[in-house]
Amino acid sequence: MTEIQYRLEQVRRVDGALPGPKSRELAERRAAAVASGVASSVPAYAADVDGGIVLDVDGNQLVDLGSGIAVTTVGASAPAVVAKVKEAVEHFTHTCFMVTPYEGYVAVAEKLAEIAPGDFPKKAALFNSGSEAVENAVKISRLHTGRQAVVVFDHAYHGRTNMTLAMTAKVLPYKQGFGPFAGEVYRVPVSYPFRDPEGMTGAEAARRALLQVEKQVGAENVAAVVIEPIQGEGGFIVPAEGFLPALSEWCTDNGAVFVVDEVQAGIARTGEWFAVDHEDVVPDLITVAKGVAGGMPLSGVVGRAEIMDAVHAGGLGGTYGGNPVACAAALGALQTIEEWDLMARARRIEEIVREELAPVAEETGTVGELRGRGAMMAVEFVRRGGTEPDADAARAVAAECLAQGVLVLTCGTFGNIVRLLPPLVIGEDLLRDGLRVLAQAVRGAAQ
Ligand code: PLZ
Repeated sequence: MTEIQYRLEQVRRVDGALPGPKSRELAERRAAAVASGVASSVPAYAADVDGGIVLDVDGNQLVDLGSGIAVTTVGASAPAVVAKVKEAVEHFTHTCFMVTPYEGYVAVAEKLAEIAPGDFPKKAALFNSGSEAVENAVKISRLHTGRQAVVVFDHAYHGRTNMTLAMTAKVLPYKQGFGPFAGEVYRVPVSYPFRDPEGMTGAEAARRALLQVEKQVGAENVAAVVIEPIQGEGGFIVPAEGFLPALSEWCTDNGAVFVVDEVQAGIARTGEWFAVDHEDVVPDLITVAKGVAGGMPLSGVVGRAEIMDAVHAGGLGGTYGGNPVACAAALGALQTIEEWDLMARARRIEEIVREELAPVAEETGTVGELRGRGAMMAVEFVRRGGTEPDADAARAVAAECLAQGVLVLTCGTFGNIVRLLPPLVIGEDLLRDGLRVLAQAVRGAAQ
């Protein structure tokens, strides 16, 4: 594997209590100036981020097992991203692609079409956020089919705009009080092997969902079935094998667009370009964001050319969509993934996570399941011996990790999951160090 050179020393270090004095000072200014609806999981303020280390303003070095929610896949200051952004920004920061187009946008669209599965003509459109990509996938699907209904799943997360909030499942913190939400969104059960009836296959779970669609929505009304191939905020839920292929087939048979939301799982995170690649599923449309641009805000919809082209000229767009600096960053990030063989690193990260955490799961009995793919792994906490979700355990583990200088995030409909999303450039020693802290925290919480 490529030997990666880091700017920051790749070691964990916490001096005294977190947050330190400078972070506490910033927290005071923040309390007076920043709306309290915007929350942060870590009380320390970032000063510099490189490889697997977040250096805070007080000089603490945290092990980054979050990547800013699955964004900095190539690191938060990858050399190719930095170089391409610098070069781009020296020439122009913006023209608006809808006014004066530029090559970077075209090159990103070409690259997305190249890496997305399917050997048919593909096209892409670029936006700013994951939510915006999902909304546009719905718009495109509606025009292509002339239908309105959008099918989504339990535990889904698709964003915070009005349309995508309707598609997102969890009420708190996302939806509470923000309605009314967009209509024509229908929710059906997903495949959640740990919580489904024992032995339920992917095909059976798909039949359960699709029967509900047929009886409650009507197949002929469905514009799109939208699903995360591994649900992210909902709990890193990996559906049973066969679930995604069955949905895809149903969409083909019923003239609906199969949209896979790869915003969190896509772009090398799971050890393939896309999480659907693990089951050779070929979506009609894929949404991407997060990891695609090395931390710059960029998102896109990529898929079958004839579906993408269903929209009249001028029907898609936005002032900043496919911003030239963000496109330059994307070209740098995608190049880094290939040159540094980061997909192999993602697969190696899964091996290391399983090696370090499987014994502690076994030993404590409070881990219902250790699951995931590549560098998208999670620990689901339950009351010992059963399946009852234990959110307190997840919270306690995350807090203890943080106190020791390891940044982990929680997730899940029941809040009982600790998720691991390290940058793929994290070194093995640092990763193992972080995981051992986590393992110790799991033991502590189990007592
Ligand atoms: N689709 C699958 O994971 C964003 C949300 C964090 P945006 N997930 C992190 C939060 O609390 O806001 C996400 C996702 C999937 C869509 C989105 C939305 O992407 O870039 O946050 O709009």
